[in-house]
Amino acid sequence: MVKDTYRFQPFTQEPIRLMGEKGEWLGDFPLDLDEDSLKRLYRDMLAARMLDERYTILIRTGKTSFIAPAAGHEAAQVAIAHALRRGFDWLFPYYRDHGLALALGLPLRELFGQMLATRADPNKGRQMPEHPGSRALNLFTVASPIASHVPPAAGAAISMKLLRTGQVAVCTFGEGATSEGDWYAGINFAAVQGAPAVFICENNLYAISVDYSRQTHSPTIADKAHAFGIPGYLVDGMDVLASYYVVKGAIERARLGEGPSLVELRVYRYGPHSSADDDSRYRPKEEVEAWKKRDPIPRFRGFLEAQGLWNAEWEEDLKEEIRSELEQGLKEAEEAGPIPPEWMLDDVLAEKPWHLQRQEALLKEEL
Ligand SMILES: Cc1ncc(C[n+]2csc(CCOP(=O)(O)OP(=O)(O)O)c2C)c(N)n1
Repeated sequence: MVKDTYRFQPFTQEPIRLMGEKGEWLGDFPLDLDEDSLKRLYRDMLAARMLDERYTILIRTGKTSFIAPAAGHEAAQVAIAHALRRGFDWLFPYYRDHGLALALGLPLRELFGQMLATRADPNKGRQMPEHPGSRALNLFTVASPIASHVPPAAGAAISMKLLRTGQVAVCTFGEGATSEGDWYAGINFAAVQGAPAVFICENNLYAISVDYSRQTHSPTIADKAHAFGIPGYLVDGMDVLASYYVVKGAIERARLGEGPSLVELRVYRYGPHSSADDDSRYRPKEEVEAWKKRDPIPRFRGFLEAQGLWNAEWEEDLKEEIRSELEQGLKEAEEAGPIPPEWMLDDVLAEKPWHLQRQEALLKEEL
């Protein structure tokens, strides 16, 4: 059988697709995903969408202070989580990746704990919302400065190579990140060192209000891989199977010692950039509506239905199950209680120096 690694051509003019708009299979190879894996992909996409909707309610009810909507990114994010070895490989995500974190296995209690800054957040509420991380899952804590996680991902990949751990570092970002110096430095370093890394752009065509044509003159983000001498794959990121197989191939290629790849997953964000943005000021409603017609969830539903793996009753049960998991996770996160202010002085340095001890005493007096 042809290995995933060599199945796809890099630098195609058109995005790689494996499903038509109604979910019809377009691949020229036999699908090697079993029924459970296919159904799991669908469930994770549905859960990502429902989590996103729940986040909107959190912001509207004032329970959190910031969200970065990810509806439209589900196929790309869920595909990545399924393509890597969960808890073994490392993931360096960006702030829009809550669907990816969930599909990777981050407990809802922790995700909501992070969004609400309660004791359920393993990072003790020290990051703004949408910045989770997990030691247990090798999930590098999201960093706000765009592309600042790319050099650390390259560094981790280089250490994996030197230590022969067999792991791969997977790093995600938006197309806005590709205009940052850190992005070039990181990928270049990984490429020179032949490190096991996969760099994935969730290209949703806008960096807040800056559209693609003002971001770069490259026809595709994948084309930028030429500069590093690595393969660049352009993929329909609203096609979960294409996203899965291409990312998996790039991960296997990295694991075999053949160095990094750049994967561009073309997606669209249906919502505003964040809860602090009004997208109606820079893009027409018709454009958003046109992209929604290509929604990754009904498209994959069409695929499953054609395989006899979907029916309305199963979907209803799934939704009910996910809804109750979301409510349970949120309840546990809230019940954990708020982070005590004095925690902010813990873990800053291995030992608390005199000035932090003094500040701690002052804070206690104040409280
Ligand atoms: C170094 C840096 N500059 C600017 C910002 C402000 N900022 C936050 S998100 C964002 C847009 C990034 O867009 P993109 O990388 O395309 O990802 P998307 O949000 O579209 O998913 C900007 C400019 C930042 N966080 N860091």
